[in-house]
Amino acid sequence: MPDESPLPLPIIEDFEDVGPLVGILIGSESDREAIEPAGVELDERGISWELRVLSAHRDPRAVAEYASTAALRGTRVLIAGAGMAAALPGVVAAYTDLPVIGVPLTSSKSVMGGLDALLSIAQMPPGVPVACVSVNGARNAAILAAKILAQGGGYPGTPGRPTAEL
Ligand code: RP5
Repeated sequence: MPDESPLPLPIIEDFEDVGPLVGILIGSESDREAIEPAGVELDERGISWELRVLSAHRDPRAVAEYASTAALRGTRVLIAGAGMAAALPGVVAAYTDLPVIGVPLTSSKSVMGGLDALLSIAQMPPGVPVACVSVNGARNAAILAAKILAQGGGYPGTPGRPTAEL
């Protein structure tokens, strides 16, 4: 039996910054205004978050990298908002075991006010779940993220719950 030493963990050492509890992704700069209520809600609850603009269609490698490393940075929930053929939440879910909350967004090019994005996010195939809130339901996505974080230890600032150590 060869002497196999444990694998090093260079990936973790590569991350200089600890991630926030919630990562918010949007598919385009044009989605920024629609997703803003999520950040407002998380701020009011004292939950750390970050926003990245990454398109599943235009920049799939960056989406894969972000999603596949989010848990290593300490992030616990991902919110992904996109419009039109809204692949972003599903692609993110394909690259992580973290819970993913999809937010269908309307855009100037939407079909039926965002029905295209709603179906794209809600109709995930079996085995790759994405939670789907209402069209433009960014605030609800944040509230759902807070409820998820409140399970199994809570998050910093939650009354009656221990402070989570990252
Ligand atoms: C989606 O296409 C984005 O999420 C956005 O809602 C929509 C339109 O994007 P832009 O053409 O405005 O960048 O990928």
